[in-house]
Amino acid sequence: MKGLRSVTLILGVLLLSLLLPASWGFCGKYKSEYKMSIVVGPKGPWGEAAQKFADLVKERTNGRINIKCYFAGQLFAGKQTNEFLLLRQGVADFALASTINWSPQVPELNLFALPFFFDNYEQVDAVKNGTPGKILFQKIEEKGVVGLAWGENGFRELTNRKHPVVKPDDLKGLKVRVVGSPIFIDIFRALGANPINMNWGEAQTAFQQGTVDGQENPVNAVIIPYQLWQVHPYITIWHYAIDPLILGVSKKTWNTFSPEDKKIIKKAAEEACAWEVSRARKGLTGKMEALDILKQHGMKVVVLTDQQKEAFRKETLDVYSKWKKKIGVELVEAAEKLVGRK
Ligand code: X2X
Repeated sequence: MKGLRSVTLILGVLLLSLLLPASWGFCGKYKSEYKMSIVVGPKGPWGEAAQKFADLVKERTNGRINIKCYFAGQLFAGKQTNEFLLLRQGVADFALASTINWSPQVPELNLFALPFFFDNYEQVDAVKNGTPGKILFQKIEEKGVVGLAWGENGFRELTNRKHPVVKPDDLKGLKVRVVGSPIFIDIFRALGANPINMNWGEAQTAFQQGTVDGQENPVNAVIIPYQLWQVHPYITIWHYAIDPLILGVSKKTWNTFSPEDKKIIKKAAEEACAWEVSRARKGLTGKMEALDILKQHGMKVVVLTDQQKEAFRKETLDVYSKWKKKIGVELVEAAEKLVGRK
């Protein structure tokens, strides 16, 4: 009798394990730590949102899923354009990442870096939430990363240590640090500047030592938390490119989670990112109060008029056409329609 009962028990367990979808693959097999990559430090909307996401997931899974944030590019030892590869390989499990850093592997993401394409957040939202945004998430998923939600670094504005930049001529010969993604080299060359690829980690030393003259990054997520006024007294608000963030997870990791865990993770990502986007945009519309913070720290702020922006846009038209082809004409045209260009 006792033997029969244990045989039944064993058979029962076997049957149950067969019935459980293989993709769950968990049965308590969680990693003791899931690694999350972030290029910037913990301060500011970007870093804080990553931590918020990790905290929400831990709390809502009762500690089953423990995500550790690796800030300041610790996981990829400096080379930020390798971040996507780490996720793909499952070396990093999660990332709250700039589309710029993933664009060498997913060229379609250069859509957001098309020069002077987006003027305002409504246009950005229309593209992110519309068909182009969905196509981009499909593209990254085909390459091994599941997009959970869109966040935002912000419109990238120019700071420099030399003089106010109001017209393209003011950029002539200025050494500008850009990310190692080729569209930025093209844009700054077309504008007459001298662009230099550099990872964010090294860039800060270069600003301090004055080996480069300028850089471009968003106000709330980077310029304020990094106090760039200490090195660059001039800023030009020109909205020349938008930089959305994607909260993504390696497909390898994603496939190990149960449907219940997936739901919790996705919801936490959406909440953390919605909070992040509103922080990244705070004080950057209407009266632009965020710029007062820069002025209080002695920065000379130039906000380009539409007409002044046109002069820069004109210089970059060839770059736009070249990259439209590289990104995919159909995708760009779908975005152009939503943005109201052409
Ligand atoms: O390196 C940059 O400029 C940053 C922090 O904005 C990105 O990761 C794209």
